[in-house]
Parts: sequence; C-alpha cells; structure tokens
Amino acid sequence: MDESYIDLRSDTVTKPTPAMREAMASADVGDDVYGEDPTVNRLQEMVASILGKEAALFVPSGVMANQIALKVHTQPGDEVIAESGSHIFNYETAAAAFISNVQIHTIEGKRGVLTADQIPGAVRSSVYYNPKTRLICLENTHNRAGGTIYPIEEIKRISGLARSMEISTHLDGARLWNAWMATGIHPKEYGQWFDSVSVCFSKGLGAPVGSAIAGSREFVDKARKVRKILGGGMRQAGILAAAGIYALQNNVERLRDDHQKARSFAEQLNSLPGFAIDMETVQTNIVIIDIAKTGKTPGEIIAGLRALHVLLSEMTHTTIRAVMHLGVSKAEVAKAVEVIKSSRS
Ligand code: TLP
Repeated sequence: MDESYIDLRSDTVTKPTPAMREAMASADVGDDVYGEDPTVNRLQEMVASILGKEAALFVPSGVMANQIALKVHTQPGDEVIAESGSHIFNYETAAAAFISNVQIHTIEGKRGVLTADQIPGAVRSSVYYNPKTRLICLENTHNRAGGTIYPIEEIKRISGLARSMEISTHLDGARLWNAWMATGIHPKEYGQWFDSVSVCFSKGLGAPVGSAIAGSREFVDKARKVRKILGGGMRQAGILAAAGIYALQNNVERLRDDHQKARSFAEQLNSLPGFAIDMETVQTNIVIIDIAKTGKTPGEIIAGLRALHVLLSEMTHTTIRAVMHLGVSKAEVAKAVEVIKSSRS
C-alpha cells in the first residue's frame, strides 16, 4: 500500500525497518531442515526461554503454529474447546477440520474470555458415542473481542481444571507480547499454564514473517515433523529468524505506544453518531467499532474511508476494526481520526 494511505487494517501490515533489514541481511544461516541454522536456533532458544518452555520451533505463520499444536495434541474425531470468537475457529479456513479432522466445540465468552465454570458443561462424558474432549484453546490477547486480555487468575483456574481432567491446553499467543506490555505479567507466567503456546513476530513486533510454537521437548519434536508435513520446513530461514530476534530485542516495549494510540483513537471516535465502541475492550492495540446504527454495511463504511486514504478492516457483519502498529505515527492516527469524523458529519 502506498505511503499516502494510513493503514490501520492490521498490525500485520508493518514493513521491516532499515535496522531490521540490516539484521536480516547480516544473519548467519544454515540449513534449518538439518537443524543447522544458528540464527533460527538462537531465536528458538530465546522464545523457549521467554515462555518458560523446554523448546520452541520457528514456523512461517501464526496459522501454522496453531494448527501444528492442534495436530500434535489431538487424534481425528476429537473435540477441541475454543471461544466462539477465536481465531482458530473463525479465521483459519476450517484448518482444524481439514488438517486434524477434529471438531471445534465453541463456547461464548465475555469479551473473548471464558471462565472456568463454563468448561465442565462443555467437556464430553466418556459415553462411547461422544467425541473425546482433548484440548482447550485460549487466545491472549483476543483479536475479535478487541485485543482483550485474559485475566491470569482465570487462565490458572481453566488450566487446573484441564489438568485434572487430562485435557491439554494451547494458548494462541499471537499478541501475547501486547498482554505482557499492558499488564506487566511476563510471558513465562502465562506460559506455565499451557502445554503449548504460539507467538507471532509478524504482528505488533514488526517482522515481515514468522511465528513460533513452544512446549515440552517431546511436543516440539512432534511439532517439527508436522511442520515438515505441512511444507513449513524452511532452509536458510535465519534471514527471517533474524527479524524475529531483532523484533524481540527492540520492538516489545514500544507496544505501549500502540496501546496509547488505540485508546486515544477510540476515545475520539466513540461519540460519533452511529459508531459504538465498547471502551472496556480497548485494552491493547485493537479498536472494534460497531457501525450497525449507521445503517451502512462494514463494506460500505470501509470503501468510503478507503477513498479518503484511511484503511480499516471488516471484522463481523456489523463491526469494523482499527489496529495500531509501529508503521503508524501518533500524527497519522490523529489524521485518521479527523478523516473519519469528517466522513461522518
Ligand atoms: N490475524 C489476522 C487475520 O487473520 C484476522 C489479523 O489481521 O489480525 N492468531 C491470532 C490471534 C491472529 O490474530 C492471527 C492473525 C493469527 C493467529 C494467524 O496469524 P498469521 O496471519 O500469521 O497466520
């Protein structure tokens, strides 16, 4: 997208900065399918250590990270519990059915968050005709709910319950970095309650490509095999992993700026006629605007703003989304607010 657009469609739209490109260009590389890429190995060690896990695996995308976890944790015909607005259920092209042949049992949470008392009713009894409840997936922060943060106490309760019922747990932590910066709770503290955690470098952290999946050594050995089956075994991938290392070293703290931008954007637009923002969901870098009362569809609102060079994305039939990231300055966010206000007057 050319520079005249203010692109708030997603935090995935960031481009690597000159310094990140430099780190990529000078990365030491090897063949990662042989496990010989020193930069990939270094990134994997960093991620495992940040998440307090035995090992981690570098993968091309967040979807692949989540889907590898589903494949490793389940058997065909199993059931996976996930929140109804979760990325795994809504935005991964039914990959859970396609790849793992599992069924997702959705439960509606409040602002994306499930509580432990909702879990037992969704776990299947062991009658022979029931599917086996094998895995619980949580998402922190929760994208569709507006970047909301999972309370650590609730995570603890759900995890305790899952362990007592021998159900595995996976965290879609594509934006766990945002939760970390917003709460001060370290990824390790979140990570300890899950059997596997996926994280992304290509969202708020600004890397062009790359995610990782972390867990026990045994889990990661199995994950490596699934990654290969899915065609995700990359060769001199250190050139990409270097961007992830750079991002972890330089772009985590600055996520707080994105959170401020989101807050200010939401506060200014909340009072616009026809726009409604649940301010309690504005906890990190995402703003969801309910436009139902404008009488227009998300597509119409988005097309109108696109003509004015402000890009937002469609989230549901009645909501649009703005996401803050390192590619938009405070001044550009202010400009976007002005453009949106003038489009509504
Ligand atoms: N989310 C994308 C779209 O797919 C909606 C976005 O623009 O936000 N988990 C979560 C919570 C995500 O938000 C995403 C991407 C993924 C996983 C998948 O990551 P990628 O796109 O790298 O495969």
